Amino acid sequence: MTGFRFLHLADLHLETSFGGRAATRERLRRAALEAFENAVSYAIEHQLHAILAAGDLYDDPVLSLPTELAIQRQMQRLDKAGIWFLAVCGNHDPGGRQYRSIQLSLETDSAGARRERVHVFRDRDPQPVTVTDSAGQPVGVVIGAGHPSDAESENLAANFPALATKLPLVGLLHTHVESTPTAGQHDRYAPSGQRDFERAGYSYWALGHIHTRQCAVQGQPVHYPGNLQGRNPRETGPKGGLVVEARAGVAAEPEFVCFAPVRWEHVRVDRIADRESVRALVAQLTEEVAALGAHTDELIVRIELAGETVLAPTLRRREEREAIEAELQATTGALEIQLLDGGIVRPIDRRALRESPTAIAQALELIARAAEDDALLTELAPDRLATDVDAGERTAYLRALLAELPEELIERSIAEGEA
Ligand SMILES: [Mn+2]
Repeated sequence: MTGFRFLHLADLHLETSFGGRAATRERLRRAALEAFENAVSYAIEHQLHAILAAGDLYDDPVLSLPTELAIQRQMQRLDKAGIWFLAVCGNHDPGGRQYRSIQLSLETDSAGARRERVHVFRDRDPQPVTVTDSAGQPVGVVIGAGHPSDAESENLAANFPALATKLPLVGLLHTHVESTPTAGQHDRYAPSGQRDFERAGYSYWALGHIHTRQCAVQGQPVHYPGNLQGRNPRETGPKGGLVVEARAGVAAEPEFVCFAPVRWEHVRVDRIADRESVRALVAQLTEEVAALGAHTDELIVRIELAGETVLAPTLRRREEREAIEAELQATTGALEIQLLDGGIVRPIDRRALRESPTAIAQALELIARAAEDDALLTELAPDRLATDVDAGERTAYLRALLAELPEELIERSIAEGEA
């Protein structure tokens, strides 16, 4: 007998509004829907029993018509193929009466007829749903609970029951497992702890909320698939879902499948010292992008430039960086390249400069002392600053200004020397 085969998705965040360039924004909007379509196609091709969506199906409750229609179209495809779609409500798509998920009513088709194999868990109380195969035979039980509001503070995992069944048992929940390494980047909605998942009987826990793919509790079948399509520079790498084959009483091992058409990557390059022309730099950066590996997805690469380079004055200018970005997009075929100044400086012997008998050296020494001495810092600063700053934040603001001064001074002294 084969097990209960399903696709675990989470945090689809359809209808996200993106920042950045217009073309990229439009591409990302479509990419999120394409990723969902890819996931549904996969489930149909591989004749899975179900798709489990662990919350945050959409990002903004004001859905555009194309997005709403796209969601309904995928429900229709699954329905036709006899595949279950089970979703729990999260903080972006809460289940309470006043929220959008009720009107969206995935459970009915356009004629208002009930879709037997679609179930949305909207309440706090965990409910079991028995999933069947195409012949109507039970293959697994999914227990799910939803967020009724957009700021659920209760631990919903704590109420999941231990059910007596011969079928594989799967928990489905949008939750903030506090012990996960990247938990700090997300809001503490429906917080849960390791212990909530250690109860016997569950073959798998399909979680959502934290956007980084990971096992949420070491040694336990508790997983986050990560979001379906990366949406910003922090959501890097291939994105998709987890394919699971669950068997009763056995901890299931999920397998990752990439569904996202667009991939974000972040590269930090801090060895550009020996590049003396922009062309040589473009060649180097083209290689860096190529080193991200073979891929079929479209790339958005954020390249952070740091360290010493004679090109520093050029690279600090926004319009120069934009020209290089355009050139790199052409050489790499990437959807978008973003060049960031991550602290690029001219290659000069800073220590020798500091020890030289010059006015610059004296100024640098004074700056170094002021950085350690608030009284001196206050004494050196003008009474009125160009920017309005609260009295309580004045020192922190001055410190931030001071931190940029040494490089500025060094730059200026070199420029004057050259002139
Ligand atoms: Mn969430």
